[in-house]
Amino acid sequence: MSGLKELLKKGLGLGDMAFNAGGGAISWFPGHMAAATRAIRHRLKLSDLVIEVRDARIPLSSANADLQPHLSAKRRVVALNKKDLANPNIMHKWTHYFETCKQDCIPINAHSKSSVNKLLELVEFKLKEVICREPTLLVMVVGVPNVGKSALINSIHQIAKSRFPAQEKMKRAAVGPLPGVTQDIAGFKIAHKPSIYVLDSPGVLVPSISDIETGLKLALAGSVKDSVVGEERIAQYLLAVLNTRGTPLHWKHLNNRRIDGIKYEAEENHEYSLKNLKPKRRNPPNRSDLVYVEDLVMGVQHALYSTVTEFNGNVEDESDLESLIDLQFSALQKAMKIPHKASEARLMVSKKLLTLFRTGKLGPFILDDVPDVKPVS
Ligand SMILES: Nc1nc2c(ncn2[C@@H]2O[C@H](COP(=O)(O)OP(=O)(O)O)[C@@H](O)[C@H]2O)c(=O)[nH]1
Ligand SMILES: [Mg+2]
Repeated sequence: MSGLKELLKKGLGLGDMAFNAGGGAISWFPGHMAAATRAIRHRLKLSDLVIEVRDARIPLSSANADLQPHLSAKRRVVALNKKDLANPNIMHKWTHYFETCKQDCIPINAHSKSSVNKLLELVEFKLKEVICREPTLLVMVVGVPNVGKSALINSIHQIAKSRFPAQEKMKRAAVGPLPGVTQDIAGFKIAHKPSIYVLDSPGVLVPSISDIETGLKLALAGSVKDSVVGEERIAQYLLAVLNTRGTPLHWKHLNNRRIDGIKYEAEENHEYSLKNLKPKRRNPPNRSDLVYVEDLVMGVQHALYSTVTEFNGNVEDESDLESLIDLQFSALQKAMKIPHKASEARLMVSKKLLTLFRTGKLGPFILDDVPDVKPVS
């Protein structure tokens, strides 16, 4: 990956990107997030267990470093969310890694009730050791932006409603007042005797950006706004990752995939909705939209496959990698049928490519590397 590393140093990381790799003041996150961090510390003290939601595609990069000492001192379950977008062949290495660190961890899909039920089972199991002592137990959910905290809370709400239907009328169950707590805390009751409540407003952690690549991974996963880093730079990073991993070479056989096999996904609750790929319109995607997207995916995969196979350079070499990426931008522009003259062509290519990646259309990925040494957290 040295070509990638060099490229990161040279082109991708410089310019106006406001990440401070050296650890100084981070100037890109909004002030309310810093205030939230203080509120989280307060709430953590009240909670009996914390569910730390991370993005399964970046199990380490989506953690907040400052809060790790506080979190690991707590009874904690790490939920690696969006497992549907993460490579299952690598996922088990990560669960093994967390096991080695003696950290409970479970890959989940926040949109799937059965998956969230498994998480709640683990939470209840973890709480059993204190259960005989306390009548009321609190669970809090934390995580950096966009890891799926709201989606998870929403699924927990649905499950709580089916377990204790009375909650539905009250909208949410009032937990408090608790000893030493003045304000009432609202949460969803998931168990009785003892009562277990999941607090309803998740805590938003500030992403920790220790280096440029972590910042780019967070941006690619959507935890840092695109406007902070710029879509072109994120797309360039994505292409660098794909090329150095040789991913496009696996796309040769995919090009004769048949349209009949397309599964119609009626539920369109992704932020990076496939609708973004087509000009704006109100209706949900229909079959012709799906054909359009499937064609687009094939075109993109073909463009990347052929540019990589026709390329005589070395992807380990920074300037070779850079010129390959430039070739790919042109090839993608053609594949995406973006008019040659479009002055914003590179930006349009980047946006479409990012949407395809984020909706899983380019396949499942895990961007972080499993550490081989045993870390502290
Ligand atoms: N594919 C997939 N998308 C998810 C999952 N969980 C959440 N999302 C999507 O990720 C985006 C951010 O989710 P949200 O709950 O708002 O994240 P929050 O910022 O942590 O509250 C939304 O578009 C969700 O639909 C998941 O398990 N799989
Ligand atoms: Mg949210």
